[in-house]
Amino acid sequence: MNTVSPTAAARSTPSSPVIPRLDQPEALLEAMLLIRAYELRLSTHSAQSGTPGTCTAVGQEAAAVGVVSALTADDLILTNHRSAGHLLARGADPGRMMAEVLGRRDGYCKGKSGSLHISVRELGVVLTSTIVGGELSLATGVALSQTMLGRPGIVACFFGDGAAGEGIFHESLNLAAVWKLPILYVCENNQWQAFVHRRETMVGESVAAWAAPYGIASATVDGNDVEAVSAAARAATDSIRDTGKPFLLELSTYRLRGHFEPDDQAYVNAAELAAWQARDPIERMKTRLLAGGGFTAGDLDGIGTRVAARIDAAMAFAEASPWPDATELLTDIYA
Ligand SMILES: Cc1ncc(C[n+]2csc(CCOP(=O)(O)OP(=O)(O)O)c2C)c(N)n1
Repeated sequence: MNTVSPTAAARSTPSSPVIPRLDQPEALLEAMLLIRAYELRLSTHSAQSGTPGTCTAVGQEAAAVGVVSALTADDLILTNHRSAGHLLARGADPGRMMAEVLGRRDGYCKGKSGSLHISVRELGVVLTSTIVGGELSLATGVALSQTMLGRPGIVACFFGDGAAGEGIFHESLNLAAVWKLPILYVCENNQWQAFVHRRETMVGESVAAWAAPYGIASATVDGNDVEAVSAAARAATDSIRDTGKPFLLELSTYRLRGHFEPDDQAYVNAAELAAWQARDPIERMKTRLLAGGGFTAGDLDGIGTRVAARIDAAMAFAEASPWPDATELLTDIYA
């Protein structure tokens, strides 16, 4: 007789986080599929439960996976409100992430952070900033501390094109250049700044160009091509490790869903959205693998099935996780 209750089985799902090796095309695709499935499942949950949901980065998976694939275990990550992809690519457990978003005790921050403040110390994910641009200023301090303590890891700082329009972007780049800080600035230029198109707020087309006045090297890459992002991120991290100086990588991509959940995207130009849907990073990678990577449709189905099972287990784990006890309300709040 099976003596394990479904609830207990669901709660035993997560294992210790392991930083995955994202050095094979199959691993890159699987990581992107995991992120996509995770975000869509949470969006559905949000719609069905009537609770406001998180900010997804559907369509931006190649940016997250490509950059994280270039990081080593010593490296640190600071991220923003659209962080799920960065965490999952780094090896965060989807069940514990979902538990966090649902406010449950088994979440990475015991249900106190939700998606907007989540951190995972054991994976080097220092923080998520919901203050747009906050991650830029805090990366300066984290990288300075790495340098002063003689630690080898570089600091990857993810931010949006909207954050790049803030003064703190320029203040941070200036100090990072003066102090020669090992920061990989990753601008995920997804064309949107909440409900405002970047065309309405940006002079020119390039955030990367704003690095030059500070003497910071930069590159712009197709952010919907995971292998191109991975190669560019490896070149950028090599440059930081060789020179000790910061680097700005701009990833041109698109936010296919709304700013947050739910969002009817009534403000989005339909033709522009369709053009970017046709450049979906996951479909592009699948096509590439089928065309020349030695993969069959059956292989890809197998990856999809594996991912779907992980997400089912993750949601079951999160929903089975208990609510935090009221006595914990004021613990772990201040360092
Ligand atoms: C300092 C600050 N201003 C405004 C907001 C509200 N807000 C949240 S996300 C967002 C858009 C940010 O755009 P971008 O940096 O391009 O990131 P994206 O949402 O496109 O990923 C805004 C204005 C905030 N959280 N913090």
